[in-house]
Amino acid sequence: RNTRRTIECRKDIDRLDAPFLAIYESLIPAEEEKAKQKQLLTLLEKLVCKHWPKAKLYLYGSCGNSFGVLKSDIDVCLAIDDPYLNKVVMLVKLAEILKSSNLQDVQALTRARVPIVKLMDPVTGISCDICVNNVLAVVNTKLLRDYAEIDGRLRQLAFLVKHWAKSRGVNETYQGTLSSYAYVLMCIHFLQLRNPPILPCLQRMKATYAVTVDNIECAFFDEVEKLRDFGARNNENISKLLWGFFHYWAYCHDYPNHVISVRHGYILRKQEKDWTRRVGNDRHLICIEDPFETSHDLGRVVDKRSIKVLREEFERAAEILQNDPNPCVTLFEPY
Ligand code: 3AT
Ligand code: MG
Repeated sequence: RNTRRTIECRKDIDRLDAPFLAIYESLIPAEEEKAKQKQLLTLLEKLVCKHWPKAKLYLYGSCGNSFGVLKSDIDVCLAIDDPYLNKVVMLVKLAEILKSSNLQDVQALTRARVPIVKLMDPVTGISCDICVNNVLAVVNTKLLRDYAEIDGRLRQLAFLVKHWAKSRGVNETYQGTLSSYAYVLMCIHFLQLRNPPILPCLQRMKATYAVTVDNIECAFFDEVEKLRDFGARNNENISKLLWGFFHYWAYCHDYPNHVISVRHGYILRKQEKDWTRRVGNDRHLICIEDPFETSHDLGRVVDKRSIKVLREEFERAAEILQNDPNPCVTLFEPY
């Protein structure tokens, strides 16, 4: 199946640039939406601080990493410095507090991999997930946001890839396909590997930002304003990059042997990570290394059935970008 096909890009690829950019623009959230998110965060801060005066709330995920499309839900992390704290007890208490306010559908999901409280704010119409002390997510959110500031093409590519994944039903971790976070890492890695590169590898540069979270040292170069012309020698535009992205995942990625690693900025072999065999539920059928929790494969959710679905979708997308007369429509057709 792994055909490793390298084909030349269609001749009229540049013609697709304007329509793909128009789709990208249409996905950017309005300032108004951001104001609503802030409003909800302020309300939550007020409620939470009444009970835990030392608690801090952080936005993470797409509303904090600049990859949030229109109508994204918000992800909030409640950080509190207390070694005796029991997350589950705290979430149950939090749900209780929130239930006594105007918020709706408040629910504590204490058995999830990342336990959360879910809620909906009827005033702004925004849904929200709150987790406790998931500081690594706040740090990986910053890493993604910093990458986005280096070259505008990352945000364009990631928005279109996320939009494609949502339209095609392959952005559902509980059904064995990939999270948005995984797709953004795939986009970053792809741009690190362009020739000339469009993105650097921030974790291999001199660290200007460093924190230790859950015994994991997170360090990287974060003075990204100094890197604004990093990708200037590469003039590939969004349609060519989108074509290249799907071409890579359809025909070039070596699924049995390779691991993509944003932390290194190059491809690793599965042997180096000892990800060659199934351990428990980790099958490693598509390997995407988390930049900080390096033993964590974001492809772990993918199983024998869903890898087939994913690869067929990558092939469909590559085929459409190569041959379809109207790829800007066909690519995003609902499945
Ligand atoms: P949507 O716009 O909501 O689809 P998102 O960027 O909010 O995209 P997710 O909902 O997939 O992305 O995840 C929210 C954040 O949670 C992103 C990342 O900071 C963190 N996160 C998600 N999955 C993982 C993971 N497996 N390991 C570590 N952090 C993760
Ligand atoms: Mg989210």
